[in-house]
Amino acid sequence: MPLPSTLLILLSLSPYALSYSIFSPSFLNKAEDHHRTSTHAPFKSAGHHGARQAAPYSPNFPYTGAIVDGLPGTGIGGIPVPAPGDTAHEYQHPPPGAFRGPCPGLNAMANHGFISRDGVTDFNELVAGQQNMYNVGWDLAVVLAVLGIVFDGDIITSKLSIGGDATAETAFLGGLLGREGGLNSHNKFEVDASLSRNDYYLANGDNYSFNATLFALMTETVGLTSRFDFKGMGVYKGIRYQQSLETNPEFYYGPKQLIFYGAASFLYELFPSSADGNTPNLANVAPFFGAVPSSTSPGTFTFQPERAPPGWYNRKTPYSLVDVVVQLNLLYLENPVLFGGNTGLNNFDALGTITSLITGGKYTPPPTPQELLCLVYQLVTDNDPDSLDNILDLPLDVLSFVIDKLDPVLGGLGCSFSRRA
Ligand code: HEM
Ligand SMILES: *[C@@H]1O[C@H](CO)[C@@H](O)[C@H](O)[C@H]1NC(C)=O
Ligand SMILES: CC(=O)N[C@H]1CO[C@H](CO)[C@@H](O)[C@@H]1O
Repeated sequence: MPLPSTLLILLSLSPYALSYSIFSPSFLNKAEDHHRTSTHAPFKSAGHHGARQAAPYSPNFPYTGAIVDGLPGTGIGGIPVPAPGDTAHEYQHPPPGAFRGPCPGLNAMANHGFISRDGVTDFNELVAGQQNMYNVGWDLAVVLAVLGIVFDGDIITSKLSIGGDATAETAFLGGLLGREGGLNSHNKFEVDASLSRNDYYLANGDNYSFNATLFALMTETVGLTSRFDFKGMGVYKGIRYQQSLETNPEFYYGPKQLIFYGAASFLYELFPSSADGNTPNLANVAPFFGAVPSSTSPGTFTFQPERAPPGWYNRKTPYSLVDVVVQLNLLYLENPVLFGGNTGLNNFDALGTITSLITGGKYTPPPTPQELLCLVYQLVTDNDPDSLDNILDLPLDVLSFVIDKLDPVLGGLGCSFSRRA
């Protein structure tokens, strides 16, 4: 049976599905995470004067040839970014009132005009921009865009703020149906134990700005090899988990964290330059995070808006969905930790049985990348509020958006989901 119908049958059997009508606005009305208080972004001010769209596609500077239509480009990279003479994709400071948020990759895309410079983007821009700037594989680009839009954006306009709440611009009815938090919303698609961002609880709710102390710790951790490579990132992920576990009484580490093991691989798969042999060194990684090494105090950093390093070339081959699930698996296995959450300090509750792959808070990596892809699909589409995360609750209209976008990418896998009864 093809996946979508399997899912729809599962859903129609679920008691949660019954409470939603196809046009239910409940997704948009869903209360935000209980301790979310503020949505303002570092660069937010009144009014928007920035470019409202990505720089238009130009045949003179095709990059990987992705035009803004949600479809694959050529996948052929090894291209200088920005291309010589392509003023439209040169770095510019974020315009006044622009949104920037927790994702260095997207902040840099906005600063180079691969998505709207004002930080309010949409599905087609995200899919084209990721391919053209970084040579992200089309399949991975689609999955990431869907995740962002479903959790923090608008499924009707397909718009997303990459930072704070921009509901007036992202929503179909200008926000009448509820707030769309943008990527800064905590525990939707923004999580604790990030590489360079504070835990929400530990910083008065700022879990999206660059933290130079954490970046310095990451640099120090990978210091032996001076490389943000697989080994170094595996160790650093473990350090951040332990820090949050010990200091954050509201630490939550749900199964969606698996996806962010994938983001850690972006440091050695997407940020290096193919002009210098794909070395994930500080010179390549730091500018994407906005980290500027201090000249007076070695090992410390200040912040400037995110950008590609000078003379940077994107990767030659696409970084595909299968590539990233292989890496996230390996990174997790470097330092296997329990999924669950703190209810107060020194009081960690492991999650119960979630799927055959996550039982008693432990994740058992599946034998094939295909099964892991199915888990990722399940993480995105599961509508049982308790089963995978404390916030997942997808009504049917959202699910149909997800299926519409993901079926071309994942529908052929024939995933069968085991669920808790
Ligand atoms: C539509 C596409 C994307 C979306 C919606 C997205 C969203 C996010 C979000 C919400 C976070 C914060 C997670 C957390 O709280 O730790 C994040 C982190 C991150 N993203 Fe993205 N992202 C996208 C594409 C990319 C791309 C293309 C790159 C690299 C080229 C990238 C690199 C990163 C990195 C390195 C982090 C970790 C930052 C840290 O933990 O300090 N992302 N992303
Ligand atoms: C950065 O992170 C460190 C370590 O968690 C923390 O002590 C510090 O307060 C954070 N700095 C800012 C500006 O949030
Ligand atoms: C929006 C918000 O809560 N900002 C806070 C972020 O965290 C810093 C301290 O790390 C506070 O000073 C801000 O007020």
